[in-house]
Parts: sequence; C-alpha cells; structure tokens
Amino acid sequence: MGRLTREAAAEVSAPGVTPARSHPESVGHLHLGFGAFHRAHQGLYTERAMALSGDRSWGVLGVTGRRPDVARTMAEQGGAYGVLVRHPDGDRLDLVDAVLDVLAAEQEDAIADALADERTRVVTLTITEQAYADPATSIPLRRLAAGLARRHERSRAPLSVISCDNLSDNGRVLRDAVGRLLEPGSALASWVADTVAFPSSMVDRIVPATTPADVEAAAALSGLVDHGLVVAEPFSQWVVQDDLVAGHPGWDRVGVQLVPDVAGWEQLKLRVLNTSHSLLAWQGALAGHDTISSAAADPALHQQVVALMDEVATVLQPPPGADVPGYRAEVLRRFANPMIRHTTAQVARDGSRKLPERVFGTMRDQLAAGLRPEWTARLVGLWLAYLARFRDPSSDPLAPEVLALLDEGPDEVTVVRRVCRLIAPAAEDVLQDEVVTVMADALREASSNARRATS
Ligand code: CS2
Repeated sequence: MGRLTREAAAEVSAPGVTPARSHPESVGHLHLGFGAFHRAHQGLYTERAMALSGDRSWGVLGVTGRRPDVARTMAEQGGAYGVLVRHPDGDRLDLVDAVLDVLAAEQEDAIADALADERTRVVTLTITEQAYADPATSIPLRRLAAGLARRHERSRAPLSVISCDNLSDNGRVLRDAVGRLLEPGSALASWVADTVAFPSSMVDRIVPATTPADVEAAAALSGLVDHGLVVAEPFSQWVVQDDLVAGHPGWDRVGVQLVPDVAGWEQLKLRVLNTSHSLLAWQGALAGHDTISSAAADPALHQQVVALMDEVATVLQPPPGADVPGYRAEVLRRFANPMIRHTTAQVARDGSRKLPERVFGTMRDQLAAGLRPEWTARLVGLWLAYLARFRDPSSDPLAPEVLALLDEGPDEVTVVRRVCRLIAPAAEDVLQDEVVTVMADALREASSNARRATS
C-alpha cells in the first residue's frame, strides 16, 4: 500500500473520503504547537478556506517543540495528512494539504524569519495551559517574541496572534505573557501593543490520541498509509474575536464564527464541557473506566455530570442567544460517542493547570451569589484522589509536589488547602472553610471508594 503524499491526497477518489483541495503556494498562517489538535482543527479550517476561495497564499507553517518525529513524518508526506472523523455510524476521512512545512523548535532562525515575513498574517498557538504560566521558560512564547522582534526590524507589518488554548480571556493572557518577554517602554513593546492583535478564541473538538488501528481504518478508506493521521469527533467549533488586523484565509466561510466578544463562548465551553470532561476522567478512571464514552455510559457518573452541569448553569453567563440546554445535551452525546476512544488517562492529565480554569471561576461566582459550591468543589478532591491512586508523576507538571503534600498530611482539609494555594494562588478568596470541607470530603470518599474497588 502506498504512502499518503500531497499529490495522492488531492487525487484520492473513494467513498467517505474528501480529497485535499487547498494546494497552497506560500505561507500565510504560522502555527506554534503543531500537534494533533491543530491538525484536526485550525489546519483543517485553513485547508477548507483555501479550497473554497482559491487563494493559495495561506499555507500553514507548523512549529513543533515536543515532537521532532512529527516534523520528519510530515516532511516524508510533503505536509499532507488526514483527519479520520468518527461518526457513530461510520468513519469519514478529510484529507489536508494546507501544510507547507513543519519546523522543529530548535530552528530558531527559520522560525523568526517566517514570523518576520509580511506574507505571514496570522499566527495560531496551541501550547497548552501550562506554557502561559511562566513565559520566560516557555520555548514557544520565546520564539514568538523573537519573531515579533525580527518583524519589527524588518517590515512592521500588522499581524494577528490567536491563542487556541483552553484559557478564559486567552487573547489578553497571551498579550500579557508576550509583553513580559519584551523590554518595557521599548520601541518593540509599543509596536506590539499598537500593531499586533491578540484576538481571543474558543476552540472545541475532541481529538483522542491516534492509534495503529486508526491508521489502518484510514488506510481502508483511502488505500494509503498516513503516519500523520489524526482522529476527531464530527463536532468542531471555533469562535474567534473579530479583530483579525491582517486578514484571514476566509475562515468565516467555512464555519468559523467571528464575533465581537468570545467571553460567553469561552465560559460555556470551559465550564460546561471541560469541567464535566474532567469529572468523567477522574471519577471514570477511579471507577475502572478506560474511556470517556464508557465513563459517560455509567449511570452513576452520568448523574454526577448532570448534577455538575446543573450547578454550573446557575451562575453561567453564556453568549447572547445560546441554547444552554441544547448545548448540554450535545456535550453529553459527544462524550457518549462510542467510536471515539478518548482515554480517561489522557483527559485526566494536567489537572493542576486545568482546574483553575475549569472550576475556580464558577466557585467564585457561586459564593458571590450566596450559593454553596458542591460538585465544582468536589472536583478538586476527585483530582487529588486520582493522583493519589495512580501516583503517575508524568500525569501532571506538579505531580511530585502535590503527591508530597498528600503524603505529608496531616489531614485532608490541610492537604486540600495547601494544594489549592499551590495551583491557584489567586483563588484564596474561594477557599472558605465550607468549600475546603467539601473538597476534603470528596478526596476522602473517593479515596476510600477506590481502595475498596481495588481490594
Ligand atoms: C479535555 C479537552 O483534555 C482535556 O482536558 O477536556 O482537551 C477537550 O477534549 C477539548 O477541549 C475539546 O475541545
């Protein structure tokens, strides 16, 4: 069986397969953090936009920090890859040739050149929640700042830099993080402040890790072996603040929502979808479920998710016109999709970075409204019970510190308080005694359930 290439991606004609049609000629869209999510999301939107408009100047240049092997694989395939979309009634395959090249993070000079090139008009980033916490140690943010400096020297052309990470107000967070890498008061810092746009954006698509069986399933459809394959659910959403100062590939014509304010969308997604996802991941793993769909089918867990969503809804400020009950029902259907093998272990990762975004804001709003956090607070205890049960140091950047606090005791209330101070130093106001007690009770209860289940 042949290997997927750009030429092959354009030529495949098979049922269920959409061939690649973008045929880019030059780079217009640079992406930092070239992983599976980008390929199944922003990369595919750019492919479709170029295919529709015929404007070939929006090719993607990917930059990968963690996966030099991905850069090699993409080079072997001329940048082409497929997105295997797992509908409950069967697979479809979308082929993409929007990517012109993928650079490794070490190729500093080439990255800065690409960022300085005025033909590059949008930059997107998926660098995980963690990278924003400490810009000085974040390679992608340092590459971005170095590239902006070179663009300032060379062309001073406007640019839009779009965070696609699951953080609320991600445009402002990114602007501030980049700002911290520039010399205050310098000509560069004021050019960035005046000319570079940092629109906020909300991204949504469930993208589980690709397995060898997925590569076989895609090959069965296309007749081609694709080592750059990514897998995704049918649903996809991208809401971008309408502040794209240097144009865009025509994303709005292929489903991207350009809106004046993304805050409501971000809140809806983070607080409803991501928070329940975390619940299913931690509780699911503790109850022995390997995948999110199996956890979602567990009646006890389903009930907990519904209770969490009910609670979140009491203080939610969704975007104007949003159908929150419809959104919730769709999220539950998406989690239940049995064709998506999204492991609880994958979603369970990085709790220390996800929890501050997912629950502390809701808890603060609940307290302000005189409501008592219940499931939102329990989630913190569930994460700790998960860490204590599996003790996997790679499952969280703060796992060693948090496990040490768990071991040190002396009791759940003290541990929970110390851990919250570590992961969310700005959330002291939320740590009222009654909230900490709920967190501690959840930790105790989940740990003893887990002990019983394994004994
Ligand atoms: C998940 C998200 O890993 C996680 O914590 O909740 O990656 C989720 O799959 C995406 O945000 C869906 O858009």
